[in-house]
Amino acid sequence: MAVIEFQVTGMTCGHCEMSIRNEVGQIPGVENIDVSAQTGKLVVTASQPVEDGAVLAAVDEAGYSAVRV
Ligand SMILES: [Cu+2]
Repeated sequence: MAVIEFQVTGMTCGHCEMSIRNEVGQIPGVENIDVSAQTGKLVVTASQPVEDGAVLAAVDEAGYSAVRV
């Protein structure tokens, strides 16, 4: 089980959280996503190792930017 944390900038509301969930949720192995527009915190739990770059690309695809914490 891999848990990786990111700080996302640009989210303002629940729709933003949902966009991130939709994109990050498509990454193979991702089992849980905790994301908060309020704190910008994104915690991804996966059943297999996930590349930081895959998550960063998914966040970018959703229209936001992130850095690994
Ligand atoms: Cu929003």
